[in-house]
Amino acid sequence: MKKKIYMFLLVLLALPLLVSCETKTKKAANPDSLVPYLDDYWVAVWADEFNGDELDMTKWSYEINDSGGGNNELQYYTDKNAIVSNGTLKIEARKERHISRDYTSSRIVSKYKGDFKYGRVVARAKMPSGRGTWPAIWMMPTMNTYGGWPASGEIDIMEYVGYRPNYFHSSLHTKKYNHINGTELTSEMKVIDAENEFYTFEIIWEPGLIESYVDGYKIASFKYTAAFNQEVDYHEAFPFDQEFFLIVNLAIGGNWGGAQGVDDSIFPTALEVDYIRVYQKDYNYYDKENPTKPDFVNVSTKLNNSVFWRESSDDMGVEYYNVYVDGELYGETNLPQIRLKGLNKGTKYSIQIEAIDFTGKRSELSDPIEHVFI
Ligand SMILES: [Ca+2]
Ligand SMILES: [Ca+2]
Repeated sequence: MKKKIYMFLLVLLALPLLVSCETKTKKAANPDSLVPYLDDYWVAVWADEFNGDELDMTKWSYEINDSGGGNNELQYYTDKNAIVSNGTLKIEARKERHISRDYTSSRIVSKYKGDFKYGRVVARAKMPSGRGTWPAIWMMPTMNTYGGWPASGEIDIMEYVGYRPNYFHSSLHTKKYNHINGTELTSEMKVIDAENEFYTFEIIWEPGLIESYVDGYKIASFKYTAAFNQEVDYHEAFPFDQEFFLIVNLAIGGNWGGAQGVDDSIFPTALEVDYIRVYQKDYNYYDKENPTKPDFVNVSTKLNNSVFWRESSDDMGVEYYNVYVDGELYGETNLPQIRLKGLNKGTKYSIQIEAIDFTGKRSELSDPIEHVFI
């Protein structure tokens, strides 16, 4: 009997809760960020302001090795060269023998502690000085969903080489676009005093688009356009639809940083980082509209059974597309291209596309196109 009364009470208590859920509330920001919101709808989900007196190991791990990024660098990465004090992180490169190398430095990663898919990353930093330094704030894929480097992508938010002072670089590397075949997507900006002043580095990363900023100036807009990449599956051109983690490091020497040698008189020298903040959109609170109907649906002439279309637009962004074959759901894809597999050769199929936003709102189905499976 008692049990029944309690059950009844629980039902009564639950009712107002269910009703109140109808009123949407803004997503709470991660309290670690000193700036909780950007443009209202970007909400801090992760941040390190580098307060305190040691590296926060709930957010970062050290990569300890003498191989670094595999670019013939000269440093030994230790867990001793990252110092947190007076509100900043200092990654200090030193001229000192350590096991197999003549220089030490540090490389920290947020892998498995801060992994993100889409969002806005803002970092503020001051560069080290001198020929041979090669600091970077960048991102790598948590899982190599599309294969080893560069197939699963690399996002260089900021790179800098000491022999060419005051030039900041931002780049993407993918299977189709990378520095090995000379096609990496890259942009640079010259500033006044990178080694004595702090600058902010930022990317805005959305499905099919990564924009890069220095001190609020857009220096690059890397956009996936299916029509221009018809010969490959979308992820070969733009694999940035998976989780990535942050990396902060100061390399010494290497293929790029050491292209003009290393000046041994510059040590110690440090990359100093004031903060790194990661934001994501508050979709549930701000999204109001359905995505537009996908149009310009086409079959590629350069890749068998590849269908692509013009991306839909949406007030807060399209998360993915559903693909229908003869009216049945065939599969989904994050960017506006899909390669059909496993259908019957020589058979004509009707294909339609539907866009879905991050809150599950759907577009109208595209007008059907016909394709004879090859
Ligand atoms: Ca700080
Ligand atoms: Ca929407």
